[in-house]
Amino acid sequence: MQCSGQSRKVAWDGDCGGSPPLGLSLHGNLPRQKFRVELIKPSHYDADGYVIQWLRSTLPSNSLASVHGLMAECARDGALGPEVDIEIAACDECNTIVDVKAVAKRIRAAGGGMVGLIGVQSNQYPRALDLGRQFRALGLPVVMGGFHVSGCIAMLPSLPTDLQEALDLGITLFAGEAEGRMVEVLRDVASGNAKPIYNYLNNMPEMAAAVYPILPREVVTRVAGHYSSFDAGRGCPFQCSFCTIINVQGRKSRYRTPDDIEAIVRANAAQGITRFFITDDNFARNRNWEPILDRLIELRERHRFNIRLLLQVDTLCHRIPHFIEKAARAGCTAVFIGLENINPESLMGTKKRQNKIWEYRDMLLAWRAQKVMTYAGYILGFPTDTPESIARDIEIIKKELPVDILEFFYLTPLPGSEDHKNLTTRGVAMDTDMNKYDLEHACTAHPLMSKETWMQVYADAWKRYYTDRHVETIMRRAVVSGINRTKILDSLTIFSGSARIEGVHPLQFGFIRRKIRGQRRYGMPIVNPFVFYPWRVLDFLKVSSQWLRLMWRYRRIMARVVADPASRTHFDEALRPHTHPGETDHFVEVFADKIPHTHGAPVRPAAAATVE
Ligand code: B12
Ligand code: SF4
Repeated sequence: MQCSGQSRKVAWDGDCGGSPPLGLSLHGNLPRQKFRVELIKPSHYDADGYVIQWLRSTLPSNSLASVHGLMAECARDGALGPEVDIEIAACDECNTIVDVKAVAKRIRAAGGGMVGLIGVQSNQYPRALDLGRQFRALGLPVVMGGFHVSGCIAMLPSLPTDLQEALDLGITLFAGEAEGRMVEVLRDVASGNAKPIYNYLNNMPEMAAAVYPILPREVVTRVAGHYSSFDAGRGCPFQCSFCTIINVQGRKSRYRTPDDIEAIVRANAAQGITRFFITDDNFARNRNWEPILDRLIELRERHRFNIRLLLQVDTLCHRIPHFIEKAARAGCTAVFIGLENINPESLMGTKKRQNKIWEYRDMLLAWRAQKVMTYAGYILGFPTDTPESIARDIEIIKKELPVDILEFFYLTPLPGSEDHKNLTTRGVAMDTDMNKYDLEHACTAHPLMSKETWMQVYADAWKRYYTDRHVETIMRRAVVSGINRTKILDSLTIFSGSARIEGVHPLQFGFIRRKIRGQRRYGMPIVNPFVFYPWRVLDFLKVSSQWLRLMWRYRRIMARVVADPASRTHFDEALRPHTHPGETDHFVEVFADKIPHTHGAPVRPAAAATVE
């Protein structure tokens, strides 16, 4: 372990640097004591400064499951001594309202404890800091971990001011991965000797036999569809310059064993949970993917576990023999794919060399053949992008690529990425408000587009892809391919409406938005109740009516598609497989002069774009 800085006593009930929080003695025979750990995964703020939270969220937090699993191990093993019972509570602020005073009361009632701010991403950092500030004001020990802390410490030459602010508040920062390290942190906090920073970035734990992520049923069921999560591995071999993962979790594939995966599935199934988001950034590059999928297939086919999986993969996964077939047999019904762009120049510019645009269609058709729905991420704002080129590219995708759901992001210099490091070193201006680093805001200048134009391009992209006409085409493609109709209908509704109606990216979407008057961003005024509640009612009615109209419209389109016999034989350019070697899509010809001459790449002069 490396620790920067000196050991610091954690304040307790205003007693800075005094006796340990519990008066815990980790040695000796004492009466039974309790130590309460409150784990909170912070959300972030909307443009009005209200916390983005829902009655039910749509995606589970694996960071929360991981840290909960590690704390549960500490509790089982009596990490604070045989006389101390460790109580753990976990919540995801995306689906749960955090009552700071109630949390403090529970910790006090237990006789002591700590607050953990879990898996804090850059966009969640301001919210996490606000929560930390409130807990510290109440005298509670607070420890914060996640990608913002890890990414900044991994890549920047000195501690940024926002992390220093946390330290000044007395918040302990944790960088790196906590497997095998939680006992030390917990003991230090409980004895009042927490260090300002724990830095394990240079020492990544092995994943084989690592404690596995798990959450109690009551936390999982706050996610719509009752999805839980686990990471079957960490690390990715590629080098995309906008990515933070490789700089925090490394480029070497570290993976869990099939036995551990089975244990995770069984532990969840025992509480009635069999749907999982496998959060590996790129499951196709998990070197143990095959034994893991084989075990999941066995659990499904022989032991009748009703497993459903959501995976994240790269655009070359179809080249791995049997990967897609086995993923489908293991229960995969949907995949997230980092398509990112169709212009090879943009892909090369960010070192995303592994994306071969001439293989996109084959890859998407391979998933379609297994009835697996595809979600593709598409980044807007590469250096050569213009409003016209982006509009052209989206039309090309609609016509030529059989992807179901397309989701848009701003190219963002995320703290922890090479892009962020380079801009920082060169002194290029970047937005200082971390709340905006959610891939839904322009955080730095673009060489060809003004900020306003870029924002317009982002808003237009959703409208351009999710036209009723194209939504109908996607439904027809789904019907002819045998993809689950309810799933496609729900996904189309959410991805089409989330940014336009709720003003949030679909990855942050949930059902029934909550806005708590008193939970406003630090420094923003709390609105008078006579102004807030009428505004909120009108806001709620407006949003609900927009959703109802969209749902009604899409349901009618789906009913029409299903009733139409022509849907059973639907065929269009995107569904046409390549039949002879060297055959490429029209769009590949458009970008031919930009394709680097690597092995297997088509070599032709560029053709003119003829898409509408
Ligand atoms: C699953 C996932 C999601 C899920 C769930 C979120 C979650 N955190 O579980 C969903 C789909 C909701 C999501 C959404 C987004 N995500 Co996301 N997501 C991930 C992903 C792929 C895995 C997260 C994970 O489980 N990691 C494994 C855990 C174990 O690692 P960890 O979080 O770092 O936690 C460990 C340590 O940090 C430490 N630790 C963490 N907290 C604490 C607390 C204490 C007290 C202690 C002691 C230790 C500790 O211990 C943990 C165990 O080792 C990561 C990439 C990655 N490889 O991590 C991206 C990642 C975290 N997401 C990212 C982003 C940008 C987003 C989005 C903003 C946009 C997008 N395109 O994805 C949205 C918005 C989310 C929101 N609501 O605001 C970025 C964040 C980068 C940054 N600098 O902020 C990442 C790194 C990917 C990337 N593009 O670079 N995401
Ligand atoms: S493929 Fe994904 S996880 Fe791997 S380096 Fe690129 S963006 Fe990061």
